[in-house]
Amino acid sequence: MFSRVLIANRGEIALRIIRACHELGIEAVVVYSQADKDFEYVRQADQAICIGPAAPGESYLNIPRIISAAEISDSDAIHPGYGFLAENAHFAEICGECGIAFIGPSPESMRMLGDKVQARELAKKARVPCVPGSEGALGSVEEAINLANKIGYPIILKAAAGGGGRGMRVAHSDISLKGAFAAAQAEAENAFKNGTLYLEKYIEQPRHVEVQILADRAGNALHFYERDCTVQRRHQKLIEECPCPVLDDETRENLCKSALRLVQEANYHSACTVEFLLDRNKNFYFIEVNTRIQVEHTITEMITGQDLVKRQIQIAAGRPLELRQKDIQIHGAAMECRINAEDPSRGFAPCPGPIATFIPPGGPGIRIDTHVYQGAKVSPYYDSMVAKLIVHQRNRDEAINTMKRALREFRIEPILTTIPIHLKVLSHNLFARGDIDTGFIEKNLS
Ligand code: MV4
Repeated sequence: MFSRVLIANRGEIALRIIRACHELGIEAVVVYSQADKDFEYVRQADQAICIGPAAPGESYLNIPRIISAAEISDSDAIHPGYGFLAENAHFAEICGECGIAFIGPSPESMRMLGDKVQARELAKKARVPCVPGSEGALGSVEEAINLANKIGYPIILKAAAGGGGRGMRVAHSDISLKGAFAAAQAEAENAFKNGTLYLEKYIEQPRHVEVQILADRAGNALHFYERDCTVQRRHQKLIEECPCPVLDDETRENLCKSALRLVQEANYHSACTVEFLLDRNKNFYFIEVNTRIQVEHTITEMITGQDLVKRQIQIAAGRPLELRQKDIQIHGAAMECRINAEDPSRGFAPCPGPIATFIPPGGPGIRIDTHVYQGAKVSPYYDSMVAKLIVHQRNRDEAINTMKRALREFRIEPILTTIPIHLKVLSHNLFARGDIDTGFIEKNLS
């Protein structure tokens, strides 16, 4: 096992990883930017190294500074958290070359799965249902038009290097496809330095469902069931829940086994999430793999009783998973609300500033993962998430009730947060009935 792990991240996930390290008897080293020097978790770490100013390029995204900090502190491993360098294969490679374990997959698997065209090919090879679409990358706009006419409109163009909705365009006709192709290509070239596109049939009104996986270096892969992340706004998840309220046991089994086949085909190790779209007829289609621990891993921890971050660290240290699939069972229902510092009256623009009052809810069924506290300052340089409010209850209705109660209890002042919008979603009939798709917020709460 490692004796010292460096955490190349900030905020709640840095604290989450410190906690996992301490429970495993591992020392935690954090790197931090000048903007983060006063956070409590910097003190919770066994060692903290300031690596630069607030701008991510000069701190949390700066590979030489992070590697130097790992060497100075004599860390055995680096945990990248989520965001920042978590899915940067080049960074994982450099860690390896410096003799530092990267707590994540191999650079090769990360590269392969990070390329959505390759991931799609792999999924097909593993007999995982994919959306009808192109074989590999599109060579030209003419090829796209031909294919679109074969599949039928609407179609969606996606960037091979994409993710989070960038470089994506929907087209309903040959004419709109021409314009969409040029726009998507330019956006992808600009954002990812890779204009490669592929095409899929556009699935209308889908739900977003994802399967949590852990796989060790000995080839054991386990699924931890699914999460439903349908409640999103502009590709930012707002509420996640598990289990998915509309899946029957048979579909759930097929979905989870499909995700397992994919990671086994990829020879993957570490934690990952396999994302699917679920249509109105309960057909599911693979869309992409996230090769990191995600923000919403917490709800899976609640319903399975498993500590995913601890297991991820153990896997990186070469320890085999001692669990069997039958040991992973769903207990009740869990839900997470992302509390972001945002101003709804200004199009949900980030709303940074000092927090004068911070009084989190408590009581049965509540978990709060946060790095903030009364007197802390929300920095304009980083993601606006200030807390994850997680509830675990016997069933979905009780989870919704507990969540509403907790949201009303939560006092964060004077900054504006997403608490009011969460209350609106949770009080909506369609949400209560589980009758929603990824357009729910835009259609019902704008
Ligand atoms: C799609 C789709 C419909 N059909 N693919 C958006 C981000 C990226 N991860 C995949 N995305 C989508 N892919 C096909 N073939 C609709 C979306 C999509 C979406 C997916 C999940 C959650 C929210 C979404 C919001 C808009 C579009």
